[in-house]
Amino acid sequence: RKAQIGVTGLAVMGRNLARNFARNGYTVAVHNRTYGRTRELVEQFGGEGDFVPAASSEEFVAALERPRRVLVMVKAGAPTDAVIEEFAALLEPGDVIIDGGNAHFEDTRRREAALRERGLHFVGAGVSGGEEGALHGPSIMPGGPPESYESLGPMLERIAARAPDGTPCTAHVGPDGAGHFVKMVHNGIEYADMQLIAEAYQLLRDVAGYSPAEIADIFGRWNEGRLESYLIEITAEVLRHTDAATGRPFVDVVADRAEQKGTGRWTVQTALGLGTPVPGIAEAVFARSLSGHAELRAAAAALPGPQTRDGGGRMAPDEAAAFAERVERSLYASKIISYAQGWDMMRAGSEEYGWHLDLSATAAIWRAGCIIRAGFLDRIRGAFTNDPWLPSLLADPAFAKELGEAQQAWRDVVAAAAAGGVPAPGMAGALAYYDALRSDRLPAALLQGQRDFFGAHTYQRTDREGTFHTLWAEDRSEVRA
Ligand code: NBP
Repeated sequence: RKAQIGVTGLAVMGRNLARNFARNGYTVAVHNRTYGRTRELVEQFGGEGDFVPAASSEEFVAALERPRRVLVMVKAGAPTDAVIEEFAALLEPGDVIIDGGNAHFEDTRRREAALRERGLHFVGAGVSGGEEGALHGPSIMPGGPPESYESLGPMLERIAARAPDGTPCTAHVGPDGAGHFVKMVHNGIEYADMQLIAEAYQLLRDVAGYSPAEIADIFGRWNEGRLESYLIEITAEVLRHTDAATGRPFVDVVADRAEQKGTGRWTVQTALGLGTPVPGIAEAVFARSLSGHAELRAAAAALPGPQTRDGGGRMAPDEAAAFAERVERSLYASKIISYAQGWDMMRAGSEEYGWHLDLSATAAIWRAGCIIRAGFLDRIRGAFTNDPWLPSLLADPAFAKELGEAQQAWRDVVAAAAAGGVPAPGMAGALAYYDALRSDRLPAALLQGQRDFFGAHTYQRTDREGTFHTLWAEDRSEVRA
């Protein structure tokens, strides 16, 4: 028997993806640099399906039907290059190498170009959903040559998560690095979502005076409404959890230093290069970074807070409930803003790299399997299905209406955060983005004046065509530049 797919790299992700393929009826060749992991997989899970363990890369390649499909699930970076090189030397034209790791999309572009030269198909596939998703159905974002999707696509569709309407959460995203780019933006949006949820928690706790368990109940209720999502659901779980050792709320015994693996940072770096404003994602990355700067926090610890703050007292129940309602609106509106920024970035990337991304399909494949999965994604899918040229999610009539309805509560919450000394950079930044975009006039006009003053950088006028410069150091008359 020949295997329809091979998985090399059998740490948690590779092992679970291999099991997922096998459980779906495929014969799966399995290989790992250290043979122990291969043996372990077959010993522990061999009963789940048809595995062909391979001790060497040659044996692995020989076990595969043609065109061969090799899924690489090793550590991103140099190990991925080494493994691709090892297999490229053994494969033949028409064979497909899939990198399902967390590669930077620029690396994927480079690898795809190099392998194309050698007649091999290279598919950079973003895989989201973590360990559990890999086993039970991830959201898969494959890029690369469209031909490769013909034979690979149906297999990915079998193992992927399914949206509530039954469609698989995978689709050919676009050429070369498009899949990993879209996965990167997914992670950026995930950072922003998590930051906003964290701010909502802190506001409910420090302004309204709710306990973690009460906030868990509030998130539980929110999860039954328009905020319904995996991240809201697990937030309630984490807040409800009690530390066994101390009996205290788990959230109170965890060190408040957020870590990151770097995909959020990549998103922001890439957005800077593309010139696309994604402040919601940037605030989230910086908030994590700030939390880890013990020396900066210690240096500022004695600075005074607002005089009005009554030291963590509780609001009266009615007042607290009304405040929680406003926090829900603020969270929801801010969420629309950060998703809008993510989609702006995908449009910009698509234009920059000529990918022709389908912005509606991206929303569709995130409806299940991935970390930001939510009913909300179906609404975004709908918005871009109604109008593929939608210039911004904010311009979609349904989202615009909701923002309009939420905006007063959103302002109240951001004001309460400022008055209470609770940092809410995500919500405040999202509101500033909303107000900036809807502004008739921005102070960018003044910036242009400053730039022209110190650097003769010139400016345009509102009333006449052309480029102008004011002779600031002379008689301040205006000249055409
Ligand atoms: P790791 O990222 O921990 O990588 C471990 C695997 O890489 C092992 O199979 C190891 O082999 C192999 N490997 C290394 Br390290 N260097 C190698 C080399 N030079 N040659 C051959 N093999 C090498 O595994 P993971 O956590 O399962 O993640 C796999 C990929 O998936 C990564 O790119 C990761 O970023 C990504 N990931 C995604 C998610 C998600 O939610 N999408 C979650 C976690 C990880 P050995 O056994 O011989 O040491």
